[in-house]
This record gives sequence, C-alpha cells and structure tokens, in this order.
Amino acid sequence: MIELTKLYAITDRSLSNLTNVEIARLMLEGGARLIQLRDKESTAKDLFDAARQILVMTRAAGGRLIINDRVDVALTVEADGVHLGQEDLAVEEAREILGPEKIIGISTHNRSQFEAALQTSADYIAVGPIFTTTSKENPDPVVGLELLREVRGLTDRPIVAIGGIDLERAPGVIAAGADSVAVISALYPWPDQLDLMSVPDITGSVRRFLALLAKDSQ
Ligand code: TZP
Ligand code: MG
Repeated sequence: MIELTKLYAITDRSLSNLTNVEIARLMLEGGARLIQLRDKESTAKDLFDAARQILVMTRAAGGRLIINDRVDVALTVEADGVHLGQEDLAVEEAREILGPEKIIGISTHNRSQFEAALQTSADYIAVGPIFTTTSKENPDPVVGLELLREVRGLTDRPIVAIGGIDLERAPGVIAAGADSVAVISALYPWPDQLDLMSVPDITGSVRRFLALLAKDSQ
C-alpha cells in the first residue's frame, strides 16, 4: 500500500498568470511533496513540456508527480502516476498501460463509485467534492464529511479528500478519515494590496497547510 503525504497540491493555471512550472516550483519551495499537474486547457505539447520540467524538479525535491487525466503524458514522461475521473480511462486500462509500479488514483463522488473503486487496483481513492468548490466545471453534488466517515470504514487504502478544503477545514477533514487533503484554490491566496505584479502566495499557503497538518497528527 502506498503512503500519501497529508497535503496533495494541485496546479491550476487559471488562478493566476503563473505557468504550471512556476506554480509547481512554488509548491515545492513551500514543502509540498505530492503534486498533481492538472490542466485541461493546454496543448499536448505544452502539457508534455510542463510535465517533463515539473518531474525533474519534483524528483530533485524527493517528491512525487501525478498527472491528471492523461495516461499518455504520465507514461511518456515517466511520472509517478495518474489521477483518473469517472469519465477517464478505467483504472485497469490505465494499469495495463502504466504497469504495477505506478500510482493510479481515482475520483469518486458517492458510495457506490467508492465501492466500485475498491474492486480495482487503484492505489488511492479520492472522495468529493467534500465542500462547495469553484475549481471544477460541473462538479458533482457536495458529499460532506459524512461520506468520508462512511467510506473510511470500508478500507485501509489511502483516501484523498477534495473540494473546498481550506486551512480552517483541513483538520476536520483529516479527523473524518482522510489520509490526504487535495487542495486547489486555497493554495492560491492573493495579497491584500493587488497590483499588476501581484502573484498568489503559493509557497506561504503550502507552508501553512503543512504546519497545520503536522500539528494535527500529534
Ligand atoms: N474534484 C472534486 S472537487 C475538485 C476536483 C478536481 C476541485 C477542488 O478544488 P478546490 O479549489 O480545492 O475546491
Ligand atoms: Mg479527469
């Protein structure tokens, strides 16, 4: 069984003018060691280029890089794994392509999808959206902490919680049974004084999450 860090940091180019590579660099600088490259807009060329560069940086930091959706990218750049949604390639299809060593995660949005995921070789199962999210197009209905508590009782496999998780909510999400919190928007806080040169404080927010989650485990 794989072990996940408590923070699972996800890139989102739409939240600033930063590139995926710049975002990942700031996440690593803040101490994130589990990064997902998520970009549904970039061309294939840009995505492959970004994945290659981020992988080098992530490996140098001793971290892991998971690619959202794209098994072809994960396979070609030899990333650590892929994250699949319900509409993506099936887990066993991705497993056939990537082999037994790579990490495959799958998103689930209700108990029956979670139970189906348990029948696959998925290395971790994500559950969400736990809270309201603005980072996903057409999100499934909010599942709340209830589903998390319920599915925690079904397996020892790592569970990732996603959707609307911020600093305030993260400890409660871990307490409800998540091994890891996957976070997008809360990692991109903007300074109070916005000007043309403003960038979100990704490094600082990663640091704050890590400090909080480290405390939480004691
Ligand atoms: N899947 C379920 S919610 C979500 C995804 C990709 C978006 C999570 O983003 P945020 O900003 O942390 O709510
Ligand atoms: Mg997907």
